[in-house]
Amino acid sequence: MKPLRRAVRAFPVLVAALLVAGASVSCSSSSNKSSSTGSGDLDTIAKERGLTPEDMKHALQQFVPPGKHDDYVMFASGGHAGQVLAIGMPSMRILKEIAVFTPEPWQGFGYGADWGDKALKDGNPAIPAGTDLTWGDTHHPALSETNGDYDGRWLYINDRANGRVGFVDLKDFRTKQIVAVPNIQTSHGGMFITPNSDYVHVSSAFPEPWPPGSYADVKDYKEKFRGASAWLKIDPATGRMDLSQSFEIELPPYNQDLADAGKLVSDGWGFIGSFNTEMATGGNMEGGKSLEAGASLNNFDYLHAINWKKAAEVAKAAGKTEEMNGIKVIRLKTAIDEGLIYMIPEPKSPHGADVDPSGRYIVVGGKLDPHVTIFDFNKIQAAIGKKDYEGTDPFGIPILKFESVLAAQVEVGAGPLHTQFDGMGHGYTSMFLASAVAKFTLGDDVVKTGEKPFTLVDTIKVNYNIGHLAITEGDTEHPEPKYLVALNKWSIDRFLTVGPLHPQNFQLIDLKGGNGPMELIADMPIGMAEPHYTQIIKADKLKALDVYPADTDSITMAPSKDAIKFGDEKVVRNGSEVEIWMTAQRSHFTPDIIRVKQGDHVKLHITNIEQTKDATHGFAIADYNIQASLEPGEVTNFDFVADKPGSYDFYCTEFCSALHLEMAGWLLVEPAASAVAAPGG
Ligand code: K7E
Ligand code: CUA
Repeated sequence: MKPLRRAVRAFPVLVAALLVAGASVSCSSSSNKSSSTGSGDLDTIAKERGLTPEDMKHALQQFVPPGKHDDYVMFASGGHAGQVLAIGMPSMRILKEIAVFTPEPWQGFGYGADWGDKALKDGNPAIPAGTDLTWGDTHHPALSETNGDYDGRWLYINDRANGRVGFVDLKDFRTKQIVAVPNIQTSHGGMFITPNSDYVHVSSAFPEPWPPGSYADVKDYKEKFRGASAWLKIDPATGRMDLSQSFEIELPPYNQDLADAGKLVSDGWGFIGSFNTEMATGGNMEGGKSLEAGASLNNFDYLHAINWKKAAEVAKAAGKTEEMNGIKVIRLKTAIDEGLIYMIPEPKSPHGADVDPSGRYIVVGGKLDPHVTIFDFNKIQAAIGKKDYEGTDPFGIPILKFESVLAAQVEVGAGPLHTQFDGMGHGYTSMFLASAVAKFTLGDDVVKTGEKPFTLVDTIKVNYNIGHLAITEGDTEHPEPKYLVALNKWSIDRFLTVGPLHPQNFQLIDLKGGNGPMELIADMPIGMAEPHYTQIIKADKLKALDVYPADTDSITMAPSKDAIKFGDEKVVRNGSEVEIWMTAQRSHFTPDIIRVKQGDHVKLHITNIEQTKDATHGFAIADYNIQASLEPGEVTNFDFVADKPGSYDFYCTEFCSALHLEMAGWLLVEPAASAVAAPGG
């Protein structure tokens, strides 16, 4: 991927040269032929590089000079690479790949250091037992919020493949916790956070047999399979999810899909789209239809409206829940009786379900319908109040009447999926089939530009086949009408060919403050799996550490009991257990020889005693699959059995100083008496 990234970066470098030349970027080709300075130089450069004035303008819109910082940070899921990318905007420079579900050696995540190993191990599901997962499919990031706005503290992301949720502490951009959500085998788009970070929500993608972990044939789908909506309580001090304070609501065996939290007027509610209310199960070689066909028969599926504030009360009440696999579950009948769940018909294979910044409108994209369907929360409330139902679904859940809760439908184009908002009263919908983004107005109570309500106002082509889209501060009560990123599934011809597996393409679109037409200004190849969704936060809201305070244990973010000062390093042997307190600083480890016997249990604590920013060391042991990143101020713990006899080099994996190559040592594992072998024998 390096040549590609370089090609993308070369462009801004050109513009830097333009700015240094002090020229305006009017760049008309007829002007200034006589002068060797000013716009003449720009013309020459543009000509040599084949750039149009439009290209040069776009470069300026995106350019962040060397040494200057970006205005926003985009957190993009890394798809089935299992990671999250932090990307500066508008430059689109990758700042960090954050390891979440997949071991990642640069950060030392999952290669022997305790913090990552613990998160990965604790994240293994209890059912089925014995699962040891080493990958995930990150889909939908959710940034923590205070009063409906991103607060820059924490990030949560779901694992599509294995129904888990990862927690990233934005103090150090490390994954601190992975929760295998009980009773949820797979999760898709049901990820959101409530406006004050009370709960992070995730729902199941495909239902599984209940009780979870049991076997059932899909022939018994309707009777035996169930979905779940999980409300994972967030500890307000640490950001960690606490299953003991969490609850789930049993759902019918539909495919629960994208979801969003209510806000302001709809605060306390959550909305989950669904498809396959047909309850098709595939079986195309058993005389049935494939799922694709079977799940697309109905004209309407159901948007689930869930009163989570009330559900949280019900979950606390005695006798209203069942404990299932370590979490309280509100069974579906109780949820219906208590008025926690309602269904709203949503047309034609719905996908996105997005709540606008005012909380009043819920916008649904129907993959097989050229309209976005916009529901009005006020009407939903009124209909529930009057019990104005068209009936119930096969499980007894009341269904509201489509017409009585509809605000409007706006025809946008082919294949509408997801919608974001600019805070000026516009929605922006991605259209997979049309490869375009449509901009339309919401109700006149929120339109700030004097435009006609519920009207398509602009469309822009993207390249190609957009899935999600994200606007700066997009999922908050106060989106900023600055940039929109189109997350395109296909790139086809946009980049140099790197083999048949093509990168995905992020495209940066200038929103012009919500006024005027959208303008495409840059492409960015994503050379790592498929980023499904992103959230974009103002950079100054992030308050990450640039160095750990001395002796920090990154799991607790408190001083480590295993920290050691320079000069106090020690090795303590207790039977077959050897405990070592080591320091790291430029350019040596102390001690630099570790002597153990084959089979010894080794506990190693390394304190990086530096307090200089960026003075990171690494620690790797040959043939032991151990690699850690030792950040300045950090104490890193290892726990392993020296089961392989021999003399092993360990070394610092970060180029930390002029004598970095000398920052090394030996792990001497003396063979057990019975295991001494001749060389090569
Ligand atoms: Cu629409 Cu997985 Cu969010 Cu992709 S999902 S598009
Ligand atoms: Cu320490 Cu290289």
